[in-house]
Amino acid sequence: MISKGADPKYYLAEHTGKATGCCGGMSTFHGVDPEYGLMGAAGTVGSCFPVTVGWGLAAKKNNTGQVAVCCFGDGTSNRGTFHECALMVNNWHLPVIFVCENNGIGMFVSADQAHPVEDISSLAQGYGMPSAVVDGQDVMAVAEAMLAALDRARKGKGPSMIEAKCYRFCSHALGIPDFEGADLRPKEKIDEMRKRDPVTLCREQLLEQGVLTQDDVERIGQAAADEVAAAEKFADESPVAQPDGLDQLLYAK
Ligand SMILES: Cc1ncc(C[n+]2csc(CCOP(=O)(O)OP(=O)(O)O)c2C)c(N)n1
Ligand SMILES: [Mg+2]
Repeated sequence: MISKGADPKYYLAEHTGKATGCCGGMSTFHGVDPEYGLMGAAGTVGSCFPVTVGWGLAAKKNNTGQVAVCCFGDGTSNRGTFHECALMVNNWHLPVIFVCENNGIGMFVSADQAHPVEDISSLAQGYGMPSAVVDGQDVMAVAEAMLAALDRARKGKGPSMIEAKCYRFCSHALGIPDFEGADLRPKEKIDEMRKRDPVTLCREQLLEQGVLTQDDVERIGQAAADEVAAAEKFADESPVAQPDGLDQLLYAK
């Protein structure tokens, strides 16, 4: 949501169940904000695919030049909806990008337990869809792959799939143990992977290339910290969402 330009304060208010959130505090973290092109997130993993077919079809029929991007995890790619929708977006040459964030695990099930192949994006071949595997910790690599896929979709050449290999740094949710199958995930591995945090890597790249100075890094870091503090204050001070707020939300527009 933030990368599409939505203000973090509306996201945080949503996440904390406040009436000022982007969905009136009713969605937990499955925020939607059409103003920023955020057309849907849902609690049922895999329900993102059919919606993406719809938005892709709408963009094509209305000739809007828009591209529907569907982000999902390695675990989510196991849903039948992935396959049905991969078939449809390809048959209809829709402007769609499937982005699989393969962080190696879905809740407690590691990707290698759930998938017979290493690259989930290889599934795309069966539907005639080009695909790319990128280092998901590398912001520039992801941007490059996305720009190529966007260009392809906008030129009417149809959908593509990107698999971004990344890593989950925390447990699936706060308060639940970080198991992989029957075992706790090794802390050493997580600490090792944290060294490749995308923000750290990107900062190092930009410093190395002379795009940013150390002063810039500190200024941007401070601005981000201030923005988060303001978002927290806004969320804390906002009223808790009430059931009748849902009526207002649904029927106000
Ligand atoms: C249909 C369905 N089954 C199970 C769940 C519970 N659930 C929520 S997230 C999740 C794991 C998703 O894993 P993945 O797609 O790899 O995403 P990640 O959390 O790793 O980003 C599961 C099983 C759900 N929300 N919907
Ligand atoms: Mg995952």
